[in-house]
Amino acid sequence: MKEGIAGKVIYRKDYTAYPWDVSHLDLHFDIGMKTTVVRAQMEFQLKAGINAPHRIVLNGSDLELISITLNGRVLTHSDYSVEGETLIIPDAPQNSVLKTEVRIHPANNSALEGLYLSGEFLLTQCEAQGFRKITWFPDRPDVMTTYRVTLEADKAGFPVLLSNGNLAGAGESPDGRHWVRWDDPFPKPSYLFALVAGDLALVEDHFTTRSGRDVSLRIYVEEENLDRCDHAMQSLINAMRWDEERFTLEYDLDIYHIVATNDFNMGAMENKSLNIFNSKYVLARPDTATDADYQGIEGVIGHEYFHNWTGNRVTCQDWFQLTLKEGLTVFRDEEFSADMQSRAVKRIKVVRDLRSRQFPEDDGPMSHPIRPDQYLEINNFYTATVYQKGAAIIRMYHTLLGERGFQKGIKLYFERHDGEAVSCDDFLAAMADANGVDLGRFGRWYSQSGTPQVHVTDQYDAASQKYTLTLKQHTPATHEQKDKQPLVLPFALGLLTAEGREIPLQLETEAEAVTGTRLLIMEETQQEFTFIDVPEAPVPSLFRDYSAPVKIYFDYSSQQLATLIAYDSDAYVRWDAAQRMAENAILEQCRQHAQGIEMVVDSSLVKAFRGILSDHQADPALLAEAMMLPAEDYLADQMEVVDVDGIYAARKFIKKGLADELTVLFSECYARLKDGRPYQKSATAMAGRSLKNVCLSYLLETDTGESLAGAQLEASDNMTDTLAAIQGLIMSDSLLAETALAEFEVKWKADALVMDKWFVMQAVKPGSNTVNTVRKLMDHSAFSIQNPNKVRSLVGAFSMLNPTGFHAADGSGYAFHADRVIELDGLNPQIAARMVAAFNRWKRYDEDRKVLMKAELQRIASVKNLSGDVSEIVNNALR
Ligand code: 0A1
Ligand code: ZN
Repeated sequence: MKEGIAGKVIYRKDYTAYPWDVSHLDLHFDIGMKTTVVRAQMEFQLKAGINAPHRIVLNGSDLELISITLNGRVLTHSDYSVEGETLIIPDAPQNSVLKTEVRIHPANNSALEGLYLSGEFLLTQCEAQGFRKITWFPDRPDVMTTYRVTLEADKAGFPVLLSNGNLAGAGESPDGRHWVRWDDPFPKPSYLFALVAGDLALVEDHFTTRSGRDVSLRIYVEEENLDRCDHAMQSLINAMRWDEERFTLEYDLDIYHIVATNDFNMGAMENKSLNIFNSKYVLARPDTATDADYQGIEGVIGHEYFHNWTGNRVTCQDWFQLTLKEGLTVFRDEEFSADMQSRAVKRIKVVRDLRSRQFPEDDGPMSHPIRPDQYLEINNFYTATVYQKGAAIIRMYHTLLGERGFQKGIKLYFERHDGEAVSCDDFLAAMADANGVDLGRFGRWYSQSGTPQVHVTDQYDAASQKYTLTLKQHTPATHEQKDKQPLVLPFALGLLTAEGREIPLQLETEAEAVTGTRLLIMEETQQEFTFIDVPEAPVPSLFRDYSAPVKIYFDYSSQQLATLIAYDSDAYVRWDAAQRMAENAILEQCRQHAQGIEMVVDSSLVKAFRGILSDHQADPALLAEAMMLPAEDYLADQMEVVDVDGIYAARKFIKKGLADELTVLFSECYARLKDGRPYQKSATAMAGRSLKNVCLSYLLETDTGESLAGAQLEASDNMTDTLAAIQGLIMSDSLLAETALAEFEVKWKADALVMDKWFVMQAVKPGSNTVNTVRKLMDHSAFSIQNPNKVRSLVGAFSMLNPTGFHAADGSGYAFHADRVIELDGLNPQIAARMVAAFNRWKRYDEDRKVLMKAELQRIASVKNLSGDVSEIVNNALR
């Protein structure tokens, strides 16, 4: 039976504790690709206050049961019952030792959950509920136990046998078989179990923790990738040191293993001492990986490492609490990246990501609070809301309590809960108690979905020199939750003079003025803040550092935005002001375009960009961020009814207009940054490449760009410059694009990760023709519908990053995409569900497109045996 078919809705309010303690689990694997036999022995003790005998409930899926015994007695069919994914033994004694033996078939497992095959080796993925595909067990995160794992296999085929914890023994027999035993002393939930078996090469290093523990760090990869592990290893060492310095958290075992696979549904997985990674987040060499890839690796390596405390040592009581570990761990990885790279640029990237991925989720058919109240398929709730909005909410604790207060809260959280499975309420209580504050109202952020809108108005009275800001907050109803309450919003602000000087801030009720950013708290539906001794009508710099995850509305004049762009001390506000100005200009031209009026480029935008290009003080990476125009999808979100072609045309027009007006400055900046020096990995070098390549993308809108891109491609010694050049040539319809793509293909055809980039570049080419290219590329030998990275690179990139292709007026993009979803559903429901979400915003388009998308959704919904994963998304979208 396929995943989730018999699924029913699970409610948070129905949580009940598991009645048994499981004190130990002993697992034995007889490893084979086609068939693996798993023997399990688990020790159950009834919890205090519960009367024996009592029933034992276990979870299992797709398991061939060979035998089952209870306290040494073989159980027959009349001793237990199996229904769907549960096995129930009705009357088990107080102390019960259960032994099972099952057969599973890893090579047939295309869902990549449980034990499966990747290339030539076997590995597991158990979060959220994959362990039940390996053996019968209470597969829920609040059942924590110690594991002893023995892996037995043919030595030639599976020389490396890994599981969690410390090495506890190994041996071999004359018939070519060998075994390895692993003991994990830390009780853990089943979702953190992992094993890896196969022929893998390794890179090794060491880290000495601050209490003197020597930890062996090993990264396992396929032999040919040994020269691409340096950056991941360095990132791991940096993460270990950072967590000691910033959070006083130290690693707790003698071994830390990372295994890279090309076949993975997500980014990576934090299994105790045996992280498994999508190879995309491990492997990098300057000629194969972009600067963004390097940053991604640092972030994900950090993320999985940080889970060792926030997730593994203290885990989730149930899956509704997922943000407990994910929001907190994302916050930690964001801070790690900010400390390693440029804090300001990292913050901007985080905000951009939240707005482009999470806001639409909050505004669509799958909206949910960061702690959802119900789900059908938990895998559908590994969302931008749980992760990124969850991190934004952790960041607000940090803003409200300060670094010291936050760390006090973290310390108490671990003192209280180390080794436990807990809830978001426990985290909030630790933060509140450690700081002696009441966070009751703040807790609403956990239960309320939707993005709050904050409308800000101001009033300046020259006579009294008083300035009043009025803030009104309102969260629009979401599909699953109509009534909304006011939330606690940390509101960081500054006021500038027209010349950009910071005005000292003094509220009416205060005795003294403070210069610089002020933190105020908004918690009512409407609040006023009046400042005194304000010498002139100021330019408000609102929600500095993006102090709350809200949509901010203020009617800025172009002049005010220009002041913020040129002078504000806060990088986020500078960037946001530039984005607003560009957004206003593009949406204005989009309206003109719709009425058949000739488009023009706003002169204040040109002036602002001239200022940005002339700024030789600021971090080049920041300037690059400021000049990247808002994405088409983000612009679409700002319209009542999305005008797909209008947005494309207006955005392109503005880009070309800016390029034409500022060709000289873009050229100078490009020339200055194209220094001809060999590749360097430093943050400074990355920042330079980022600005240089933004300049190139503008210059490609003019006559000068093509030859620059050609020359850059020719001279490039790194993937960042190579991709920027080729992507630029494709986007500007250059005749050189085809040759560049062909040469790239010849050079990299055997390299899975690099070929992913080759697919993406072609899938995102604007226009209704691209669907045909994508269709053809599906037959390319480097493509496989079974491989999630390939699906994301071709099918995902087309449907989510190519609005004019996916939304082609004839519906060809929709039909292609729906076919892929249906095809994928039979293979890998998790990935199919990710893909089908491209249709989620169908109601926001024009009538013709709505009809077409709805029909495709209905076609998918009518597929026989559709997985629970896909049907949950589709049914919500259609409702
Ligand atoms: N916990 C991992 C993410 C993850 C979740 C589910 C997976 O398979 C269904 C795999 C990985 C993280 O946050 O990195
Ligand atoms: Zn995580």
